[in-house]
Formats: sequence, C-alpha cells, structure tokens
Amino acid sequence: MALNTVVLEEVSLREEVRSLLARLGVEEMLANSSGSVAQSASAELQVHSPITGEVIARLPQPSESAAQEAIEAAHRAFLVWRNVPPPRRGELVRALGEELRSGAAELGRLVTLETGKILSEGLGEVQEMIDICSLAVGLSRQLEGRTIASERADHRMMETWHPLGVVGVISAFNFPVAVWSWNAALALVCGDAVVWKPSEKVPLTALAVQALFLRAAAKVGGVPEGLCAVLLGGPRLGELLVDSPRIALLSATGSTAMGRAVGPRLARRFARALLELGGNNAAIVCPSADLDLTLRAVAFAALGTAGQRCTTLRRLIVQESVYEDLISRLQQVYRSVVVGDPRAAGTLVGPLIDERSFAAMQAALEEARSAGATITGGERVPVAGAGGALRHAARQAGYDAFYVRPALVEVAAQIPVVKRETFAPILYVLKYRELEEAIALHNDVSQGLSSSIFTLNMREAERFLSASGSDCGIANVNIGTSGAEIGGAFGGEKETGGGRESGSDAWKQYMRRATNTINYGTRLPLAQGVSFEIEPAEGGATNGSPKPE
Ligand code: UN1
Repeated sequence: MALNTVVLEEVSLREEVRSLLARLGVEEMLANSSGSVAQSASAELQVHSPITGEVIARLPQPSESAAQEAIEAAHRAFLVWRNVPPPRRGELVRALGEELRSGAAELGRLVTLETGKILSEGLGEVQEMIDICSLAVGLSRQLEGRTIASERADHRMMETWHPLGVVGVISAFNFPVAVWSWNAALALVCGDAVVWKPSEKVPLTALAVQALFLRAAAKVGGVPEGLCAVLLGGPRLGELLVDSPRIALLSATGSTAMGRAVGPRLARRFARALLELGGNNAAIVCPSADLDLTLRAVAFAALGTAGQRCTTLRRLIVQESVYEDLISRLQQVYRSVVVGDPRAAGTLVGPLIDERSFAAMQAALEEARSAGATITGGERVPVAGAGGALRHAARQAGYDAFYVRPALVEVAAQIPVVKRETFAPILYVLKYRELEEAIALHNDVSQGLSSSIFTLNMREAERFLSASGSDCGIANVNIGTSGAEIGGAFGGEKETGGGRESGSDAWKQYMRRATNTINYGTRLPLAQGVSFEIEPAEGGATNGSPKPE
C-alpha cells in the first residue's frame, strides 16, 4: 500500500448514502411525516463527506418557529412521559437498543462516510450506543433514593428522584451519535424528553438515529409524540436550546470556546448545564513501563479518529531513561501508519473533518516549529486513484478532502501551543526526570479530561491516581486516554467543564431530587429543637413539640 498518497475507492458516496438512509428507514420517516425532525424550507443544509469533500446530501433546515414548536412538543410529551413507570420507559430504550443492533452495520458505515473515521471505529461508536442502552434498561429498574435518619420521633426522611423536563443535547461532529445516546438513553428512562441539535457537519447519522428511535417507539407503543426531536442546522438552533425556558438541562459537547459562550447563558436562567468541553490529555511513561504495550496504547490514543476525539492523547511525558527507545519506535509508527480511505481495510487514519481543521493543525505545527520543536510528519497526503476523480469534482465545487500524516512533535518545554487543544493528530512529546516533575507538567494545562500513566511500579501508579496526582476526570493505568467504557462516569474538570455523562451515577443529573419528611406520629416536634407554642385553640391542640423539662 502506498504510504504517501491516498487511494480512494471509486464508489459514489452519494449513492451509498442514499441506500444506507433508505435501509435505516430515513426516507420512509421523511416521506410519512416530519417524524419529530423539525424542518421547513427556510434554508438548505449541505452535507459533505470528508472522504472526498463532495456533497452527499442536501437537507432543509428548520425555521426558528419550527424549532420552537419541536421544543414545545417535547415539553408536552414530557408531561405524559414523566408518569409512565420507569421500567416501562426502559422498554422503549430496550427497543431502541434492538433497532441499533439490527441497523449497526448500516449506521456504523454511515458514521464512517459522514465523519471519516475508520469503519471499525464507526461500528465501535454504534456499539457504544448499544451498550448505554443496555445500561439504561437496567437502570430503569434501579432508580433509587435513600432513606435518611430523621432526628424527630415518628418521622421518616427520604429522597425521591423525579423526571426533570426537556433535555437539550448539543453534540459535536466527532462522535455524531454516541454522545446523543449517552444522554438520551438515560434521559428517557429518567422520564425526560430530548431535543437534539447535532453538529451541522453530520446531520445524516442523526436523521438515521431518529428513524431508528421512531421505529422503536412504534414497536413498544404508548410513546408520546415529540418525545425525542432532532433539529438539523447551524448554531442558531443551539442558541434556541440554550435560551429556551423549556430546556431544563442542556448537555453540550464541543470546544471550551463554545462552553464559555453557553455556560453563562444557561446560568443566567438557572438552567442545568452538563458541559463536555476541550481536553488536553497526557500520558506519563515511567522507566518500568512495558514499552510494547505502551507503544500500542499510545498509537491508538493519539492516532485513533485521526486525533479528533476529545479523549485523544495530545501530550506524552516520557522519563529520560526510556525516551530514546520509545520515541524512535513511535517515529517509525508515525512514518508508516496508513493514512487513507477510511472505508479501506488497513487504514488507521482517515481524513480530517474539513479545511478549517487542516488549517488549525498547520498553524499549530508552524508555531511549534518556530519555537524550536522537532517534528515528524504533519504534511498533507495527496489523493490519487480512481476516487481522485470524485475529489476533483468536489474541488470544482469549492470543496476538498484533507488527509494528513499525523505529527509527532518533540518539545523542550510546555510552550503555549502545547497547552492549547488543537483538534488534530498532533502528539507533543516532553522529557522528564522525576515523577513529581512529570505530574506537575501533566496538570499544568487548563483542561482536565483524561490521563494515563504507564508503569509497572505500584507506587508510581498509586501516586498518579491519588489526590496529588492527575487532576483529570479520567485517570488510567497502562491503558491510553481514549476509548472509555460507558459504565464509568465520563467527563472532566477545569476547562473541560465538570460535566459527567454515561455510567455510574450520571443519571442523577437528568432528574430532580426531592427531600421528603413524613410525620407518622401525633405530635409535631420541630427540627433543631425549636419551640413554637401557639395558644391552645378550642379542643386543646398544640404544636406538640417536646417541652424542655
Ligand atoms: C468524544 O470524543 O467526544 O472515550 C467522546 C472515548 C469515547 C468517547 C469520546 N468513548 O474515547
């Protein structure tokens, strides 16, 4: 396989997309009704595949009033759904999981065509959706509150968790469907409705998921119309979710810049915010590390999804005694890893999502180079082969495809570019002597999503996981920073936004908590021993507080 050119398959992406959408039930959904896809002919959304740059679909974008109506309909659906017993709500999510299982091959392929991630990762994303559905079905029979000791005789105190309202979901291009499912599967069993604004770069997978959801809803029956809606279009639709008093919780995944705009707006109206923002994930490699395992883990974490995961490994902090060995092996990997058509077996690195992403990568590399960094890779990889004709047609229309060789960048210190998240396959490498120094470097960035240490030394591993170790929401030992399972809470600290999605007790954010105190006695003792005696009325009633002796 040629390493320095990308050979594209000559298959019409447009045709394949059309057939996948038909198989996933999208055409039928759009033909029958809007299917909770807010749309009107107000503007057209062009969808490009990063594989060739060509336009693979054109969709109508909803007007503001159509979007507002979808939010209102979701609210009406919530008023019904909140009274459905949670295990029955779980049946809907079980059916959704089944639809995802039967459509996995098609949906996974569509993820690849729309985002450019390799097929195995496209399928992995759908598996992540299936997994969260399984978790949520179990959860639907385990939503639990605690009973708390009351200080008053003949009283019981407890917590009840109630449905919250309409949950807004804003998701990014890189995980076009899994992020919705982490939110929606939990929100649905928690009794909430969901309105989703996917990235305008990847609306087709969202449409497909909506079709699968509607199929699941039709199969289980009794699902109020409008319970899950999707708004396809630009940032204005996201703003509607942010500002709508109907949206009780907004879960937003994207850049820190987006979070900075969204967070204060939500705070202004006291809405709940679940923010999943930028990461600048690092791994520390210690002298005792198993270097074969480390190499594989670093390669997946740094190169997977072409460096476009929020969990992508961006900084590698290596102890000086193993530095030369590891870095020379990594350089070989960077020089030889197959960059190419994400549909082809053997490709590990597909295209970047678009030209902006390519430009941001080049600007970061330029900044590092002028600060004295040593760079392996980073250059654009030209496209050839039969599919080149398709790309040529796309270029005629003003669009292009952007394949790059991933970049390994050795830096002497954590210069400003290293502290920023550039959403591209750039791995900065730093050297350290003492573990304390490595941990200090590790934490000296404003983001706090995911982290790893590679060591066989128990003291080093435990130090890294301790209160004075990694300051991230995810801290791993001997595995990379990306590829988290859905069973754990997912999210990070500092400028990553503090939100937690997916497993563990993340479900609590999708519900409201009520503290209930029940008096099953005949007296009315007041908390904190407060005495508040009123004159006995006719019949001799008093407040019943225990009287001091
Ligand atoms: C993201 O990039 O927004 O841990 C999510 C991972 C995936 C999720 C990534 N399970 O890499």
